[in-house]
Amino acid sequence: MPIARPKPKDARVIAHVDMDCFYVQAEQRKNPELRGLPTAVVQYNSWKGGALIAVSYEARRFGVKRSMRGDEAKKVCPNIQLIQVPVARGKADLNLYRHAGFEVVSILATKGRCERASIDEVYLDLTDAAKSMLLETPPEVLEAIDEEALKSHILGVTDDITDREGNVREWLCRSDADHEDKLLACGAIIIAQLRTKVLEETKFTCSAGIAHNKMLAKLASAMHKPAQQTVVPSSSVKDLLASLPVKKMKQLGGKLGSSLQTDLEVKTIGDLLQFTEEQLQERYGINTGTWLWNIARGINGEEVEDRLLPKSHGCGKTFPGPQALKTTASVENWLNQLCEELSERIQSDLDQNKRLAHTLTVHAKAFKVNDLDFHKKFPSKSCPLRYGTAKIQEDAMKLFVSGLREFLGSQNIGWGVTSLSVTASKLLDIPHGTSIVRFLQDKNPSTSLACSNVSMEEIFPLHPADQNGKQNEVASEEIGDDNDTLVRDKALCRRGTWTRKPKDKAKCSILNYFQGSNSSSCLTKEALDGSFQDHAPLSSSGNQHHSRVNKIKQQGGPAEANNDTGTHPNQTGQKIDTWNFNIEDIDPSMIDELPLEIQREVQGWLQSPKRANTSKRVSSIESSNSSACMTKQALDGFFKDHAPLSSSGSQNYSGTNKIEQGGPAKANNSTGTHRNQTGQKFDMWTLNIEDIDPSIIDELPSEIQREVQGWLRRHKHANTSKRGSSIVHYFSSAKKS
Ligand code: TTP
Repeated sequence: MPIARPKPKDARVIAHVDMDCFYVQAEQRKNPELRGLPTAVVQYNSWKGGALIAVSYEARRFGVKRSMRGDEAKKVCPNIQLIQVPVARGKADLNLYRHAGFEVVSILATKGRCERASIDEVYLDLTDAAKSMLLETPPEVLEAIDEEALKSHILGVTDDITDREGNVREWLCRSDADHEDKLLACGAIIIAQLRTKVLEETKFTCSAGIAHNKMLAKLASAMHKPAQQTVVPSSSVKDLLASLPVKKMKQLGGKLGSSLQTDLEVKTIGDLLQFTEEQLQERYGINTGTWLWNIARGINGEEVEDRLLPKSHGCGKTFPGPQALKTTASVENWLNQLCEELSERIQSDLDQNKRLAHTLTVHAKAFKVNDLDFHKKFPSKSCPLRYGTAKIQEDAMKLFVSGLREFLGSQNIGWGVTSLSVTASKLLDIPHGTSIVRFLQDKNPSTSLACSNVSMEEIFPLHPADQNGKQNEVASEEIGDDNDTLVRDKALCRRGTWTRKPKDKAKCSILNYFQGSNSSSCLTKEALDGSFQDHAPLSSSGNQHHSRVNKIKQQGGPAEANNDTGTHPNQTGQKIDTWNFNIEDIDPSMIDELPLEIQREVQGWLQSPKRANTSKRVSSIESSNSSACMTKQALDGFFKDHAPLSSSGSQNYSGTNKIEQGGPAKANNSTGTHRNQTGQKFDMWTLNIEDIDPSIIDELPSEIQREVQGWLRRHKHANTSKRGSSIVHYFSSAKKS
């Protein structure tokens, strides 16, 4: 869903840089003999010579197109060099291209805020650089203008090709130009210099669009390729959009674009000018209506995000036609391989960028044998991500099985999977100094799998290539823009939006009850989602069933879709959301799966003869809603399987060997309330180092491993020195005597 953002007050200078036939260039750099030859990179799938995924400009001159397969390309261009994409684990390995893309990004990022939009595309906000240039060395005072800048295409100016360079020079150096055009001129010069630098340092050519916003810059970068740049002065926007076919605009390639064409008979973006904002809003809603009204006028307030790293990692594979996977064993085999790659990538992200992935999602496309209901989609499933290849593999398989169960419903029929992918998302920086805490909090292995019910189409709407049956192996980086768009790695070439359906929110509200008002609270929504989804069925409407008598009221919890919610001021006057759920919805058989702390709480409710008396329950749960990073439950869960607790079943906390962190553990003897430097109250919990089973350390991300090993070393050292110290001798000999 496009988001309408107002036009910024001050003029901005935005560039969109797009590499030319990128995979081909990367292969040509690896093998310089290919330079200048008609070349194409083909998929790892030799059927009919493999699908072409990148075509050099030399080959394009012969009529070779990306929609062709190798055999077909050879017919139109017999000398074409077909290079197969690198392969690892039986599928495309895009690391070569990924790293090449990063080389380019690091050069571009030296001049302004830089957003990596896909494996070979970057947005740059050059406003500050252009303003400085205009102040210090405006183009009109420059003795010589960069040659590359003089080759620019300036829409509305360089249409006269007799003296293009002269026209460009004049436009770039006009002293009577308005401020906006002057800034664009500076932007064009800066981008020309950057493109030259990219070529010198990486041997790659790229093309660019320079405009006042992202939308126009993106349109412009594709207008003149390869190795050229196009500038869009404000005065040319109207003409540009007047002839721009609706479907060429980002976000209008799908249903919305089709509706504009068929329902409003709009063919070009300029045709939208005939509608008022209200008319468009009436038809498409407030936000989309305003967005359409804006784009008709070339208005786009989207910011360039400061982001050089991908928003997620994904790997997948398609199994077309007879290759469809028809048994859980074959799915497991492939999932294991995909997860192995995913695990390596998130591990290296952690090592290099200090980021942890928090969500694992499995997507699949499937069909049912002899079933007419072929519209039913295989549901995507997510759960909190646990580090370690084996854990990811185990969880991914569980997610798949849960998706398959839902996909098949009560039908006991054959099925086939035609595409499978795993994604690690919600990549967040490790907060300094709390890495183990944060890691464990979200990696609690006691949490069951959750279903986010994000549908395949919401995540990866079909790309025309897929609709044409083009097979793509997926190795993606979600690099999305600020409306959370999933920008494909080009091999994936699909876009989508992460949105939750209202029904999911309703489904999740019981979880939010536990989650409380804090997003980093004890139990994640996903964790509880997982715990409850199979056990505490929702009412038949799919919403929580609320009873006035047996409901428990709880603060916080984003349950917007829940009827039974409301916003109330708390004691300090802040607004808080309250919502309720029915105790009867809790299936006692699932209580064992909850963390101990919560189990006790829930059992207390169920045993209570006076359920209507909820005030006490409210207070105790409220007390566990602290903003702590780490919870006792998380640790219980994490160490439970590996480091058995003391025989009493409670934590064995020792005064000397403890690790202290902020976190709520009201039920814990060894906790206390402390004040931090800013005077805020926070809870302390302690963990016995002895409870850490060294055998599990290998399963932690290396960052965390180092931290834990550090504790263990210090602990060992401390014990050793204690043993050797005189005071120890004194007491031990005193004891002996
Ligand atoms: P694009 O930028 O779409 O195309 P390109 O760089 O090959 O060529 P152009 O000069 O026209 O921009 O894609 C970037 C890379 O992504 C491309 O080199 C190969 C890969 N890719 C796929 O693997 N599958 C696809 O379906 C598409 C479109 C791209």
